[in-house]
Amino acid sequence: MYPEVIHLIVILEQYIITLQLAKSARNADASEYLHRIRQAQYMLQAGRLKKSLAGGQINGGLLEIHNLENLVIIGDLHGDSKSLFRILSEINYHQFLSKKLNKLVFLGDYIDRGNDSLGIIYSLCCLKSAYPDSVVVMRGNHEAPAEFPFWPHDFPYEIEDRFGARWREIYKELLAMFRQLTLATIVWPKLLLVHGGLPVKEAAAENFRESIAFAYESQTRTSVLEEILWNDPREIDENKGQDRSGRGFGRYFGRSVTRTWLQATGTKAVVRGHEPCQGFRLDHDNMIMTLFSCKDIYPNSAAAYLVLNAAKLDTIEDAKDLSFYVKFLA
Ligand SMILES: [Mn+2]
Repeated sequence: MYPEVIHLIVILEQYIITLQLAKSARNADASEYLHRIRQAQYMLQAGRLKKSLAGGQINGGLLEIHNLENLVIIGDLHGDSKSLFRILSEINYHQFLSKKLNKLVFLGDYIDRGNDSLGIIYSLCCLKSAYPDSVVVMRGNHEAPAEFPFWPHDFPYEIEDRFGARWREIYKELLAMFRQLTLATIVWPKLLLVHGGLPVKEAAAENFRESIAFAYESQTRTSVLEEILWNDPREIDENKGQDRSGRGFGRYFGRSVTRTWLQATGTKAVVRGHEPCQGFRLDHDNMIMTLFSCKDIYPNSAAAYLVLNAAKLDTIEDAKDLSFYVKFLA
């Protein structure tokens, strides 16, 4: 057969596999949905107990990846399942995730705002259960509504609309699952990944392993948990270093904080989500990249995700170098 034909068949096959996932997400009843959540909880728990996944170590909320072949990073999705399914199809997700040293990292904020948060959560649960070594699901501030209540949080209404009286049961299981999600991922020796931003206290950076693991274990409103989920990078006077956030939770952090974290963790660039932008944005002298992956609900934003392999990762010296590997959604 001609190579072009084979290539077309692979694309078609991938498209069909993704369509099937989208269809199961749409058709799941309450029992099926709960089953998927519990499966994902089990896998997250298993990883935590084993303290590892292929090529990496898990310590509470911190995942450290030492060995990797290919890396895809997806930013905020906010209920835009169309963008998620498009990305999954583009990366040939079934093939991609079948290799344990390939990593697909989600930066958090799966729910609220868009109209299919349930479809995204269902798909993430399926992916984490089927490919526990290659899927990394991080926690966003929208996945911590009990710890840090915010508005608008329309996800419970979406669950009630679809599942009626069983919404409470499902929401409760999801809140439990959200508490098991990763808070920070280090891709040695280059990238530091969080949802929102970097905690401003120097001690938190210097003892980053303990501070992130503790933030995960305590499950209370520790400043480290709040700041990882809610902080934003801003241009702030070097002497001041940080400022009050307009969000009500978290802080604004300046470039000195970013520099401290990169030095403490021995990495070159921070990748985070949390703010709409034109697919990506660079801050703090190219030390930080913000990545945004949803399209539907922010008509003025572009959506993008990151794709790179180990050889390309080797060449990364700052977040600007990463911008060559940003893929925009058409
Ligand atoms: Mn966010």
